[in-house]
This record gives sequence, structure tokens and C-alpha cells, in this order.
Amino acid sequence: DAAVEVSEKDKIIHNIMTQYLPRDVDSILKQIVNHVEYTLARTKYNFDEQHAYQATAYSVRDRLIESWNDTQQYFTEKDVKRVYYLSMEFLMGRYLNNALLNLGIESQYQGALKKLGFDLDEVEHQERDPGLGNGGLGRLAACFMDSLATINYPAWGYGIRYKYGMFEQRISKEGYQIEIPDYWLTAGNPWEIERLDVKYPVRFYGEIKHNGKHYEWQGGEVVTAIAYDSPIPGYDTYNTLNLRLWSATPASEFDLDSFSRGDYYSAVASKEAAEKISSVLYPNDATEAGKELRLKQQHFFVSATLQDVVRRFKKKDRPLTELHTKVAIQLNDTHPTIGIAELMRIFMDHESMGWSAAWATTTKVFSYTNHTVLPEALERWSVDLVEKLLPRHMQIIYEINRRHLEEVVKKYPGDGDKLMRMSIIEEGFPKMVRMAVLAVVGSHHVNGVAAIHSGLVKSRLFPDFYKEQPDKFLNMTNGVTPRRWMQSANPALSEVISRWLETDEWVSNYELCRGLEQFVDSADMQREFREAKRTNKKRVAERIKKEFGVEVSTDAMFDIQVKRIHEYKRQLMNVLSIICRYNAIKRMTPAEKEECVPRVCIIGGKAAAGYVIAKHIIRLINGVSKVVNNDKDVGDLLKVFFMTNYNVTLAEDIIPANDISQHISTAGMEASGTSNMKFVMNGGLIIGTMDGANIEIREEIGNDNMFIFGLLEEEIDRARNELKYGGYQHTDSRLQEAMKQIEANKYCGKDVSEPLLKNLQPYNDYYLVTRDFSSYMDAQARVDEEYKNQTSWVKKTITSVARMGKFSSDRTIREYGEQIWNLEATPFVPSSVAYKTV
Ligand code: T68
Repeated sequence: DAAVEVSEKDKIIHNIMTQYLPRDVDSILKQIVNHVEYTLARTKYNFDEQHAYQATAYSVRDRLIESWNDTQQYFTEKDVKRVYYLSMEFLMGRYLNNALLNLGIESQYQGALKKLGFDLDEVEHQERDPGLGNGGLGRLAACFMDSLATINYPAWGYGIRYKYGMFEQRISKEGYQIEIPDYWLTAGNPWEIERLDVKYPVRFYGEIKHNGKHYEWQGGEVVTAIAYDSPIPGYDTYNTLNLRLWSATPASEFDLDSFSRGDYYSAVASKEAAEKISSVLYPNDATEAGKELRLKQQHFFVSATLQDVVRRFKKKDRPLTELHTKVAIQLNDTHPTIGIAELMRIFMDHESMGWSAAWATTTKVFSYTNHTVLPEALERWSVDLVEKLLPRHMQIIYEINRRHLEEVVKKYPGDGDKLMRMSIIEEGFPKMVRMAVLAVVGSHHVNGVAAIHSGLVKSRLFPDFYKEQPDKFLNMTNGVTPRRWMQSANPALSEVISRWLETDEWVSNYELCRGLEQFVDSADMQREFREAKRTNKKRVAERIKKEFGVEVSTDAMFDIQVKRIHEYKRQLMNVLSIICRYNAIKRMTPAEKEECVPRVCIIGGKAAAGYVIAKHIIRLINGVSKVVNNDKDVGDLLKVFFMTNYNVTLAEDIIPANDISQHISTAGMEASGTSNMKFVMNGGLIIGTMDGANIEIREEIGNDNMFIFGLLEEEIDRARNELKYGGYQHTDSRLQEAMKQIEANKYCGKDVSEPLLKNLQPYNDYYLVTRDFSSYMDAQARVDEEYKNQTSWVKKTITSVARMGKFSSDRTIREYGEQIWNLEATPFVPSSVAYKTV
């Protein structure tokens, strides 16, 4: 590595810039003020908190750029294999605090800002939360980036720079959800670097010609993808990765054709059309399914990404058939799956590869993560649409399918059913392209995101494929990053953990937390865990006071369910049980009230704008909240709050305050869940079903430390049939009472109560709310009972925190790296890049 060519110019640069930015308080102070003056162009004697935030962010970014450049250059020099994580969503949350903690310079920045008269905490609150994702899938991508950097894996994230992220949720006076567009770039984004020189053309529509040698895709519309890069720091490492998000602009500023015809307005309109492609994040429900713009977004970011990846590979002179030795591409769900056809097109039409070589390499590059088994959520595109928008890709998909089915026929002659099941094309009116099947056929590995889910991927989704290639299918149980979700979100608890372990290394080696278990009987540790919990609950209590004007006691049990509103997640079951609790309290004698454990029930989450039933559920929660919180009979015993605009920042605030959290999906329907992991790591217990990662959490922390209830996955089909056809009717009188009150419009009008009740009728209760209800209420009673013994409760939470090591995303990412990507950790060695060569 020493033999780097050194030019005169390099020597000059080296002599004036051998030092990285100094990390002492006064230098940092100076850097911040410099940015106020020279970057923001404001007077340095008078700037507000927002400007302090921006200047601080720019100064942190400067440091990240140093390590980022070095890391990328180092990867290039070492010619390492890289993984590219392709995702339509990256739910990163705020950057500033995360960057400071990962760089280990939080206290210096605190000091510098203090001298300027600012409080770091307050300054951090000036940052907008970039919500470029819907929920779990997008947040998983963000946790993965953090772990990839921390483990020193050579990796890039690729996605879309939406102008409008996840909408901002407000609640109307009457309790209905209102969606406000999230134009998150109003104040600019100091964490990104616009790369006007990194751009690629992306084509849509048009025709295919054969030029005698190969096919050419011509005409149609071309837009330009422009790169926006954000540095991703790792914890306690110099390595800094890149997240590259694409933004769409017109291919040429003016459409010369319409311009020369004097059609000024349609020329400008075509600019608008191009920019529309990266303008808005799509919701994760079925209402928008099949929309042309969504497929456009997919091809847009995938095409730009693959051009970028191939260009990087080709900088060294070597055959593209070796691409898989330097490139692994992970498809985050089927959203980027068009990339399989696009890489084939690039190989054949641009690089003159033959089909066999192209296909052999393509299938060694891609792997696919499935995030759902719900049939309505599996992406299918009509053949007509794909043919119109991406004619060459449709041709290639047909040919992939023809060759794939030829193999099937060879092995199972005459088995037409099998052929239908395994085909990428679904015959029917209209004919559809099954993206999940294309992803399976074109990938070397396919994984689910928790053990139960990966089992269902094999048995329900792709049994025929699993039979042919059992080793193709893997489980990669999800994880979350302890940096953001413990160290940053919960400094109170983190400090306790570090003190007892006498190290803070657990932040990047969670297994060390096992060491906490030996102190579980220590009254001191129990007290400290409870004090940390109280600190966190106090903060949330203050928030509640401010937002709702209601005083809550930190002695009450904080019961939290926050996640996207979906019928399968059964927020409706939660609110029904709250109504039952309310009714029970109303009947209590004073002596019984004395014994009753007070609860603060917090529910939060967004409903997709077009998901009517989910919006009704929000309205019901708000109605119940109003009735309960204003009932003098109830007092402190029960309070109900719907927390508006749940996002990463709100999650960081309230998850640490949980005593219990709810993960109560119908068994088999939640692929994994990831907040379940965060809640337990923050010293809470779970009430939940045997679904997703709950099952593995139970395996790790023990059945005694969880409140499990409800039907098992293998019992669901039968129970559903009994409900639908077998005349099964629940006999829970508490539920009957709650439903009667809803029917009487006690909590909301009949516009809401009627459709909700209809969904609870036996023939309609697809999610088995009424079937699991009694068992759920029993589990809730156990929760109340166990909470009375605070010593045994806190011991359960200590034991759980100690045993959650499996659910660090560091573990998950190592498994991907070893079993799917074949990557090597490559920590940057500073001495090797003494001279920075461009
Ligand atoms: C979630 N999926 C799973 N999808 O529901 C959750 N869908 O169980 C799992 O823990 C998580 O993925 C991570 O694996 C989603 O979040 C979406 O957000 C989505 C977005 C667009 C289209 C479809």
C-alpha cells in the first residue's frame, strides 16, 4: 500500500492539510461560528437556534467528509467486494445526535455550544426528521446502514430522494386524521451533498429496435437522475459509508422540439413531469397498488443505481462476468426487483454479453428480502403497463420466464398446475407480472425477516421453489441498532448499564449486556433501573401535559402501542380492551379501586391516507380518549392518549418510557416487527401474540418475562373457518358490552361505529379480534397482577435487557455478510492514505 504515486501537487496539499479537523472545544466553537458567517452568510453576533443547528450540522458534516473520502478511497484501493442495499425507503431519523455519538464528540459540541449560549439538546430539536419511509421496512434499512458502517463492511445504500416524505399527521377537533404534506427540505438539508456531476439518463416508454447485433431501446422519455450523497458514520470506527439518493430532473433543461415549435408551456411542463418521479413517497397500503408513477419510481432509482454500480466496477479493466466477485445487491422487498431485468438489459444491449453469461452473473449478484406474506401486499404489475413503460424489460422478463418454465416442464412434464404456480406471469385478465417470483428466480438467496416468517415464505409463498432449491431460502431475523435505540434515545438507562458493566463497549457488542444478569438481585441495580425508567416516564408525562393538558402520574403503568395502523396489527383489539377496562373501573367499589393498577394507555401511528378502516380506528381511539379522560369516576386509574404524528423522533422519546408494549398481530401476519425489540431493550415487557420476532424474543428472554396470548399460527385457518362458516360466536360479556356502547355511538358517530362493528361480525372478523379477545384480556389481567410486585417486575426487565443481544442489527448484518453477501470487514487504516489522490 505504501507505493502510492506522489505528485508535486499532492505534496503541497499534503503539507498544508495533514491534520484532520481538531476535536477540542475551542476549535469546534470556531468551526461553528465560521459556518454561521461563511456558509449561512449570517452575522456571527446574532443568530438563532435554527442557525446554530445548521452551522453545527455543517461543522459535523466537514468531519464526516474527511472520513468518508478516506473510507471510499480505501475501499477502492483495496478493491473490496461491496454490498449495495437497494431500498425505496430509508427512515433515517435525525442525523445530528447520531453523528455526534458515533464520532464520540458529543461532550465537546455540548461545550462549544454552551459557550455560544445554546443548549445542544435544544439545538438538536431544530432538526427536521426526514421521513423517507413508511415504517418497519424503511427503519430497518436505516438500522442496517448504521450496523454496516459500525462493522466496517464496504457498503452503499441506494434509494430515492423524495421531496415529500411520509405525511405529517394531525388530528381534527372531532378526532379524525388529517394529512399534511411533508415538504421536509424547506430549511435545506445540511447532511446531503448534491453531486451535479453524478448523473445518469433513465428511459421510459419508447420502442425496441434490433440493429443486427443486439436490441436497442429508443425514443420515449428520458429523465436524468442526480445523486445526493449523505455520509453514514459508524460507531467507534473511522469508516464512513455512503447513502446515495436519486432525484429526478429533465434530461435537458428545454425540450428543444416543443421549444422550436414555440410551445414554451409544454416545454416547461415536461420539466414538471420529470421532477414528479421523485416527488412523493407512496404509502404501504393497497389503495395505490398498480399506479404507473410507482413503477416509474422503481425503475428510475434502480436504473440509475445499476449504471452507477457498473461504471464503478468498470473503472478497473476486467470482464463484467466477474461482477459478482465485487458486487452484491440486496433487494429490500420486491420494490427494486425490476433491477434483475435492467441488469440483463445492460449486460446484453450495452455490453454485448450473451444471454447465458448475462444470466449466470445476474443471479450471482442479486438476493431478495421478503417482508410480508399477506397476498394483497405482494407486488404485481399488469403486463400491459410494464410493456408500455418498459418494453425491453417486458421482453426480457418473458424470456427469463420461458427459460425458467422450460426447466420446470423438463422435470415435471404434464404438471400444468405446477407451471401456473411457478410462472412469473400470472395468466388472467389482465395478465400480471409477479414481482416476487421474478425476485426468487433471479436471486441466489431469498430470506424472510424472522424465523416464523421465513418458514411461511417457504411453506406458503414459494413451496415449489423451496422444493427445488432448499438452500436458496434463509432466515435473517431482524435487528435494531443499539446506538440510536439505546445509547442515544435512552441516556439514563445507558449510563446505568455502562456503570454496572464498567464499560460502554456493549454499545457495539450487545452480548456484553449478559453481564447485567449477575446483578439482578442487587437492590442498587433494581433501584437504578427504576430511576432511569422514572426519568423517561417523567419526560413523556410532561409531553402529555403540554399536548393534552392532562396530568398523569409516573406511578401509573405506561402501556404503549405505536406502529402503522393496520387491521392485522389489531389496534382495534387494544381499544376494545381499554373500553372494557373503563367499564370495569366504573363498577369498582372504593376498596377495589384501591387495588387497581393505574394505567396510561398510549397509542400512536399513521393510517395510509386511503385506508378507510384504519382511519376509523384512529377516530374511535380519539373518541374513547375523550370519554375516559374526562370521566371524574375514573381519576388516575385510566388515561388514554392518541399521540399524533408518530415518527422516528417521537419513537425515540416515548419508547424508553414504556412499562409494557403491545405487539398483538394475528399470528402469522406480522413478518417480524422491530419495535418489539426496541421496547424490551429499553426496559419494558411485552404483551403479544406468538407472531414475528415475538417468538424469538421469548426464546431469548424466557416465557416468564413476557405476556403471551392468543391462537398460534397453525390454528388460524381453522379458527377463521369456524368464525366464517361454523357459527362460532364469542361469549365474552365484556366485549359484548363494549360493542353495544360503540353501537350506541358512545365514542364516535355511526359513520365510524357501523363499519367497525361490521368488521367484528363473525363472518367478517378476518383478523380474529373477537376470537383472541378473552385470551388477550386474561393476559392483561396477568400484566396488572405482576405490576403490583415492582421488585419482581424490575427484575424481569433487567433480565430481558441482558438477554436481547440477538436483536442487535449488528448480529443481523453479520449474518447477511457471512451467509449471503460474502463480505469482509474492511476497517480503514489511516496510514495508507497519507496522500489524498482523487
Ligand atoms: C415491515 N414491512 C413488516 N412494509 O410489516 C414488519 N410495504 O413485520 C417487519 O418487521 C419490517 O417490515 C422489517 O422487516 C413494512 O414496513 C412497508 O413499509 C411497505 C412499504 C411499501 C410497500 C409495502
